[in-house]
Amino acid sequence: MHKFSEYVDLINKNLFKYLPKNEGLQKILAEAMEYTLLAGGKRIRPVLTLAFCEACGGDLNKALPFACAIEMIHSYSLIHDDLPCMDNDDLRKGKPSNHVKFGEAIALLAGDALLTRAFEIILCNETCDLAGATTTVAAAGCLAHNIGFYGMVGGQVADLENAERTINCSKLNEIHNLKTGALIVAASKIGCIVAQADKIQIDAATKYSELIGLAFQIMDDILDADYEKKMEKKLSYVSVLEIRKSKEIVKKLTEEAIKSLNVFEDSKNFFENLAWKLSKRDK
Ligand code: GRG
Repeated sequence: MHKFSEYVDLINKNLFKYLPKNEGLQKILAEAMEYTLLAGGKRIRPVLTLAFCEACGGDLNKALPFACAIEMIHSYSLIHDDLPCMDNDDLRKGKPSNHVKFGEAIALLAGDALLTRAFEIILCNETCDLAGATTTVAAAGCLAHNIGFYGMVGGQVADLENAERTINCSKLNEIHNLKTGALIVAASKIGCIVAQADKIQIDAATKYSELIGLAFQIMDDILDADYEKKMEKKLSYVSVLEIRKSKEIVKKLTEEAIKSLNVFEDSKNFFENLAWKLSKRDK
C-alpha cells in the first residue's frame, strides 16, 4: 500500500490532466471548475478508490480516472451546496465560495460541467480500454446510482425537506447516509470493482465506508457547530444530540468500521489509520 500523501499526489497530478484547458470561449467555466477542484480538498474519496483498488490486488493506473471523476463529482456537490438556493454559504475553506467569485450562473454551470466531465472521463475510449468495457460500465452504473435520486441528490432533498422539522437519529442517519455516505461508498466500491474484487471484499469495503461515511458527516456537523454556531437553521446531529454524545457516536462508528476490515489482511492498517484520522479531524 502507498501512503495517504502518495495517493493524494497522484490524484492531484491527474486531476490537472483531466481538467479542461483554461482557454477559448469557455475560459471562465474552466476557471470556475478549477477554482473549487484545486482548492486544497482532502481527497478522501479518490484516496479510498485507489486504496481499495490496491488492497484488492488491482492496478492503480486503472483506478485513477475513476478516482479523479469521483473528486470532480464531490467538487460539483460543494459548489451547488453553497449556492443561495441551498446552504447559501459565502465562504468555503476561508475563501469566497464559487458563486461569490464567479456569480451564480457560472457556479451552477461549473457544477454541471464537473458532473458531466466526470462521466466523460469514465466513459472515454482510453478508460474503457484500460479498465475493460464491462468493468467501466459497472463502475459508472454504481456511481450514477449513488449520486442521483437514490443517493447524494436524494439525500440533499431529504435534508432540505426536513430542515424545519424535529426528527430522530435514525431518520437523520438515513439522510446522512444518502447525502454524504453514498458517494463515499461508491468511491470505495469502484476501487474494488476496478480490481475485479470478489463479493466478500466488496461487501467489507461497503460496510467500512458506510460506517466511516456516517461518522464523517457527524464530524462535519460537530465542526460546523464548533466554528459556525449556526446550527439552529440546519439539520444536524448536534441539533438532535449534544456535541459530547455526537463525538461518542463517531468513536463507536469508527470502531465498528474497523471491525469490518479483517478480509484486507495486509492493508488493514491503512484503512484503520484512515478511519481514526477522519474521526479526529479538525477541518
Ligand atoms: C443537484 C442542485 C443540486 C444540488 C446538489 C449534491 C448536493 C447539492 C449536495 C451534496 C451534499 C453535501 C455537499 C454534503 C456535505 C458532505 C461533506 C461533509 C462535504 C465536505 O467534504 P470534505 O470535508 O471536503 O471531504 P474537502 O474540502 O476536504 O474536499
